[in-house]
Amino acid sequence: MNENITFSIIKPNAVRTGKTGPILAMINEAGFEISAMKMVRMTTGQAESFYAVHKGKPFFDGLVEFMTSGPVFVMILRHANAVEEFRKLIGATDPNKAEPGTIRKLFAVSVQMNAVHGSDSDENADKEAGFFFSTSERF
Ligand code: IDP
Ligand code: MG
Repeated sequence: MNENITFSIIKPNAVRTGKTGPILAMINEAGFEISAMKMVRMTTGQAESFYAVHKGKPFFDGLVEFMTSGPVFVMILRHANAVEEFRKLIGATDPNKAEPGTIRKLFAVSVQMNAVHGSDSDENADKEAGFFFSTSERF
């Protein structure tokens, strides 16, 4: 049922510096439909479990601290081949390696503060969407 959704977060650095509008415009222009969206301040526990796969890595504690440092926008996006198409739109994790014109190339300030999250598989898109949204909150 969810083969065409991905899950995204506009990260604290981008929200804090007023990049939410420009990023949403790029998402819209690329043809993604917003299925659900809300502003939240993640708790430490939420950030730790959202990024549990990275627990133990040297950047984990800094990542959790960053992701809880201010409000974020979490959203479910719909598009054909959503996961792959969205990863193309956001670009590589490291903004220095991201293609020109990608969201991270334009709005990341470092590998950590790379402006947006995008799910890496259909399975994780479902899991991550379920982490923040109930079925009745999706359109
Ligand atoms: P992704 O967001 O492109 O899928 P992941 O490897 O899943 O990248 O890492 C999750 C997040 O952790 C990244 O988006 C970034 O914010 C942060 N991160 C990843 N690698 C590093 C690093 O080497 N230093 C600092 N932060 C990192
Ligand atoms: Mg990832």
